[in-house]
Amino acid sequence: MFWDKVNETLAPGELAKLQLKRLKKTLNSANNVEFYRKQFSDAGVRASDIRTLEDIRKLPFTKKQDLRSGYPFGFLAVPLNRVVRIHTTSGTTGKPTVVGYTRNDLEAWAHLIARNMTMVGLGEEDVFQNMVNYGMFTGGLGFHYGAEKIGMAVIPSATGNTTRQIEMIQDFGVTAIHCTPSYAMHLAEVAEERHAEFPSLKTGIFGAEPWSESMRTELEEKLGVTAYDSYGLSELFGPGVAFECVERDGLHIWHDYYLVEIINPETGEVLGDGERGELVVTPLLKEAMPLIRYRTGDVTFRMDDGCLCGRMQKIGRITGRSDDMLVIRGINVFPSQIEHVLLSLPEVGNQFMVYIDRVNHLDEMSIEVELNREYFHGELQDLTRMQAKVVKALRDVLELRTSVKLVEPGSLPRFEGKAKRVIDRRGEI
Ligand code: DLL
Repeated sequence: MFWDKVNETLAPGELAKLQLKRLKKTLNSANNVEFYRKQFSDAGVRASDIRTLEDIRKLPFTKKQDLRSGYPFGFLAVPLNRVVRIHTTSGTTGKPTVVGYTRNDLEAWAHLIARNMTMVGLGEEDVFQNMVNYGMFTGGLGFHYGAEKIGMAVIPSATGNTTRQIEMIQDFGVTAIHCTPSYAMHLAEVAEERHAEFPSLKTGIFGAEPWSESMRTELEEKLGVTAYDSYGLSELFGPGVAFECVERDGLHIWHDYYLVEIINPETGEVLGDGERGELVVTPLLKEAMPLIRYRTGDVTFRMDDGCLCGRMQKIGRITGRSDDMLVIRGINVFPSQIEHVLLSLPEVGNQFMVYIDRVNHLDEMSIEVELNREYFHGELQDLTRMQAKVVKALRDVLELRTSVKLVEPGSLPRFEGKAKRVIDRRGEI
């Protein structure tokens, strides 16, 4: 089943022509952004020097830190009065990365989601429960409008209250769900405890964080769904960038929307099909916020074999990050954000450790931080109050619940070389 068969199955020659046309337009609009004007001139390249798709390699990469330096609207290529939506995603310090959308951007994004959902056999007969955050996170509204576009009955249930989520799936005869794979595991477990069954469910769309084949098998068994991997990031609209088809062997990335490169993250060298490296994307249809050679930080490879479904070239499942970003329950966290928060609190010192575990299939982050000597007098009420203060400060910035343990000054490990403050104990995911 296709939503947009012509474009989803473009022949390589036609696709390259379309990509080049869109790339030139994107470069022109990037010229409206001071950061890019400077980058192009530093690189000694004018937009008119880009005559082939490979010429893009003459231009430098854009990094997440660059977007941060433009906070809040430095990367907009259109006046604010053409922006109709703003989302944000976690940055590397307290400030998030801001993403703006024009009306056409929202339309283009919904179109991509519609392609993906149609690709896995969903349509107007389906009842869709969208169990992700509907706020600044792009997963909620992103899927919502795409699903409405293809005429599904959408239940914007958002997150939380697992009992109610289970009831709705049963009472409304939900056929398709969307959430993070870790929440899906939690849902499955709660359902199992209550002997709840989901006879109407057939499709599970899971993404926003890495997950594995073994988790797929478990989710399919427990929820009675066929599970599909969905990949995206806010800077490239949000979800919908790449998605599995019914073959479930790699994710189709939409090359008419995104010019894809895989690079060696150390050297920046462009790698060939089958070689694993960092995904770099130049979106070809973004109006409000064009990006040139955006380093996603996500590690994957281009698959060189075609797909039985006839759609365009796939990438492999995302297997990790080339930077230190952590994905906790679908929320992006940089260790530097944690440090930033802790340093802003006089009660605690600058020595901390972060532990990430998977408890009942949900990611849990716990932080041990040393108290400052002058606050260390062992009064239980004081400790509890300070602990609550640290938890709140972390929650305000990370938008994530953490557990915090205040420890004696001097008790945490000191590092001689690179500090290893994050211990990820989630193991095989
Ligand atoms: O997570 C968008 C999204 C929403 C994707 C719902 C899929 C479903 P951000 O919050 O900006 O956007 O986080 C993007 O999450 O760079 C990856 O590191 C990670 N990520 C997203 N999808 C996957 C996936 C949304 N399927 C960051 N597998 C990305 C592995 C994923 N990692």
